[in-house]
Formats: sequence, structure tokens, C-alpha cells
Amino acid sequence: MWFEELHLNGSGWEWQQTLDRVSFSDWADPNWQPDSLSNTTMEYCAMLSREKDWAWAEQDCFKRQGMVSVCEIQPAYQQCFQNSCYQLISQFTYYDKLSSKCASLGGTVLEINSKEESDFIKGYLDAAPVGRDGLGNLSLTQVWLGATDIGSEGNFRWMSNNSKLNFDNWGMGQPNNGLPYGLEENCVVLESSEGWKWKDVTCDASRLVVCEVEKWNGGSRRR
Ligand SMILES: [Ca+2]
Ligand SMILES: [Ca+2]
Repeated sequence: MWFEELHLNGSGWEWQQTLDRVSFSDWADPNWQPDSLSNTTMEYCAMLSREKDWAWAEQDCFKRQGMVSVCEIQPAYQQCFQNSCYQLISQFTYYDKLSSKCASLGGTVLEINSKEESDFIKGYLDAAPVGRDGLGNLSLTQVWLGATDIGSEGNFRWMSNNSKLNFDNWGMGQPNNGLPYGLEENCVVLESSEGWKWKDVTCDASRLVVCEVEKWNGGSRRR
């Protein structure tokens, strides 16, 4: 069985969803697992091995044939503020998959409705240990916000209920709909280099996303 939760960032194992360090492990044979630091097979993922009574074994991330995955329906959502809890998802996601990605985790795409929430999210993202690509390079530069002006240029609305923005935190000169370059910009990101202020961008790239759940919906569950 495939165990997609783990990956190696160069100095140890972390959970793929939360990027927390793996504090518990059950390697099949501590004498030879994990061994990817000492050979050249590039085994950066882990699985549960039936032959080893479901203990853990390393595996090449591309060798998925014949494997199945088990999903947990709630990610950690341990970062809570007022009525919401948040989880930065460490997989790059395209705009058209945003809502379904968060829905599959019991939540919606991040929406920011107040200065206080904005400040909290800024602190969360500043502290997030994310943004390493497969080679260990930092890559957390933009995070999707659940807002768009698709359908009515300049009239940005929240994706969850199509209501007009009740708060904004645009960066200097934004939103500009791509002017003067002529690339229509109908999606919104938080930009790390501008203190996580907002900018409209084209909708076609994949970026990281923060999912949000209401607290009463099980958000503050601890593992
Ligand atoms: Ca636009
Ligand atoms: Ca823009």
C-alpha cells in the first residue's frame, strides 16, 4: 500500500500535508530503513508494506503501480483564529482544482474578511515551514485567495458564496488586471514579497493554497 504522506526534504522525514516533522515512525527494519541517505535509489516517499506486517518502507515516489492510498478526510487544521481554522496545503494546485481540493479536506479556499484575520494569516504564512520543492528549494512565494473577478471585470467576489469582497488588502497598484501587459488577471494571490498583500494574477499557474474550516466543523481537532 502506498503511503503518500511522507517525503524527504534533504534532512529528515516530514508529513506531506502539514510539513511537520515525523515524530513517530514504524520502519520495517531499523537496520536498513530508512536508507535513502546512504544509497543512490532516491527513495523520497514511504509506504506501508504488506510483507512487513504493514510496517513502513521507503519507496521511489514514481513507483506507484499496484499501490493504493488511504485518505484522511480532515487535515490538521491546527491554526485557529476566531471562528476559523486554517491549513496550508503543501501541494501546488491549479485554480480550477482549488475548491475541490479544499472540499476534499472538509473546507473552503481561504477568504479573508477582516484586518484581524489578515494579520493572523500573515503571521501563519510567515511562520510556515513550507515552500520546499522536491529539491529542497524554497518555493512558497504566492498563496491563492478564494476570490475572483471572472465574469465581471473588476468586481471581485468570494468564491464560496459569490458575495462581494467585504475586506481587501491589495498591494500597491493592485488590482490592475494585468495592465499594461494585457494578460487578463482574474484570480487573486497573497504575495510573500509584499508582506502577503493581495494582487490579481492570471488564473493559469499552480500555487499553494490555504484551506479554511469553521471551528465548529471539527477544525480544532488535535491529533
Ligand atoms: Ca480581472
Ligand atoms: Ca495584478
